[in-house]
Amino acid sequence: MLHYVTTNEGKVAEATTYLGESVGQVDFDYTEIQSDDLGRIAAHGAREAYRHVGDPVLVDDAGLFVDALGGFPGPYSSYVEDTLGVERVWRVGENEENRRAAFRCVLAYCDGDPFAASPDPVDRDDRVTAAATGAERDAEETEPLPVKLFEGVVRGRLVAPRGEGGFGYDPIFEHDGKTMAEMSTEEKNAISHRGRALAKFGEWFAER
Ligand code: ITT
Ligand code: NA
Repeated sequence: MLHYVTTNEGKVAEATTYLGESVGQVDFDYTEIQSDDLGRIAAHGAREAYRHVGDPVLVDDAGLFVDALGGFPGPYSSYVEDTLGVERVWRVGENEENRRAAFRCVLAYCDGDPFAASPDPVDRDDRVTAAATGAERDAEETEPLPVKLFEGVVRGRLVAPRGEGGFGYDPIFEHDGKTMAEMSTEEKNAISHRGRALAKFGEWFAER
C-alpha cells in the first residue's frame, strides 16, 4: 500500500485515478520548509511523512508559475491561495500582455530504503548541510533518508476563472482551449503537471 500524504483531497482524487486503488490518503500536515525549490520542499516533506507513517509514502509539492510575474505565486501558491485567493491572482495578471504560465509538480517518494533513490541535487545538498553541522549531526542523523523525485510541468495561460471541476488554481489556468477546471480528472491527468509526474513515478515503480 502506497500512502499519498496530503491535506488536499483534489490531489488524492488525481493520484488514485492515475495509480488505482493501491494508493490511499494519509491526511498528515508535514512541515513545509520555506524554499523556492519545489523539489526541496517535497523531499523534506517525504522524509518527515515516512517517519510518521512508517510505510512507503508519496508527497507532492505543486504551484502555479506566471511568467510575467516572475514566477509568482510559485512555491508560495498555497499561502497565496489562502490569503489573496485565485480570483485576485487573475486580477494581478490580467493586464499583462504575456499571460503565459506553468503548473509544476514535484512528486517525492520515500520508503526508507537507501538503495531506492538515485542521488539527486536535493539529497546531495542535504548531505553537505548534515556534514557541516557537527554536533547537530549526531543529535539528528548522519545520513538523510533517500528520496526519489519526479517532476511534471504543463504550460498554459492565465485566464479569467472558468469551470467547476478540479481545485485550487484550475479555473484560471487554460491549456489547449480549456481551463483545468473544465476538464474531467482523466483529461486533466493526461496533460497535467501532476499526471506527468505520476506517469514518471509509475514507470519507475513498476520496474522495482
Ligand atoms: P498538501 O501540501 O497537504 O499536499 P496543498 O494544497 O497545500 O496540500 P501544495 O502546497 O502542493 O498543496 O499546493 C500549492 C497550491 O497550489 C495550493 O493552493 C493548491 O491548491 C494549488 N495546486 C496544487 N496542485 C494544483 C493543481 O493540480 N491544480 C490547481 N491548483 C493546484
Ligand atoms: Na501544502
